[in-house]
Amino acid sequence: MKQVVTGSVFEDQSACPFGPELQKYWDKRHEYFNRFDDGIQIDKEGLYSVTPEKIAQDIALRFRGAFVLDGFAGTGSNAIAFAQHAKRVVSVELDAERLQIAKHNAVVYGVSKRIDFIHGDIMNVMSSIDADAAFLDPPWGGPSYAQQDSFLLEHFNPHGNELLQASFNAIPAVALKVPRNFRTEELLGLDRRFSISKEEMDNKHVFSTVHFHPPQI
Ligand code: MGP
Repeated sequence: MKQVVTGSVFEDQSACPFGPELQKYWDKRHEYFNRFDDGIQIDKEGLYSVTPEKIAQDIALRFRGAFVLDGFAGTGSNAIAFAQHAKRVVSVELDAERLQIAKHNAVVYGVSKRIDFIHGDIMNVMSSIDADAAFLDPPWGGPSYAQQDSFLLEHFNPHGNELLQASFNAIPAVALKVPRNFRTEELLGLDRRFSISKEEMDNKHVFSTVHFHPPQI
């Protein structure tokens, strides 16, 4: 069983419940979820992987009115933002416990009826969803990602190449969340036009989103 923490305004929650090594992430919990103290649930991997709410909103605005497939629900931050701006959201999560967390957090934000959650592997689910766009936030292997000189497609789980090829075959527009040290040169061999959006908070580069554009017909 995962350790799951629930945000509360009634207790002193200043010390990171997942240990001091994750304190820097815990200190940003209200930037991750503005409504953290209204009962948001989070687990350890969710804490260091979550997309901060303001950035999730910026990303979601780019998909306004679209049918979005959220490939890695995590604790639900992106799905919640898509639910506020997209036409339809399907959000997929492999880990059953984390899927429950995402569903719970969507209830806290009052958007649970606007998200179809699926327990499954995006690699299998993708081809059966007729979405306009996919947002992919696969695991990077945790906070140690930053110690590598450059982060490569092979460091994502699943392998970034396989994930992208499967997505390109199924969904017109694909967005991939990548770390600051991601080696973008690798993308030049993929035969897809793309643009890169540097996602910032308080003028600090947090991560980037690579937007692969639909193929030109
Ligand atoms: P960070 O670079 O690990 O830390 O995470 P931060 O807060 O920038 O601290 P600093 O000391 O480097 O300044 C930045 C953001 O990247 C997080 O808020 C997450 O959105 C994302 N992120 C970080 N990690 C470790 C992961 C990961 O393992 N998987 C995924 N999918 N996203 C991650």
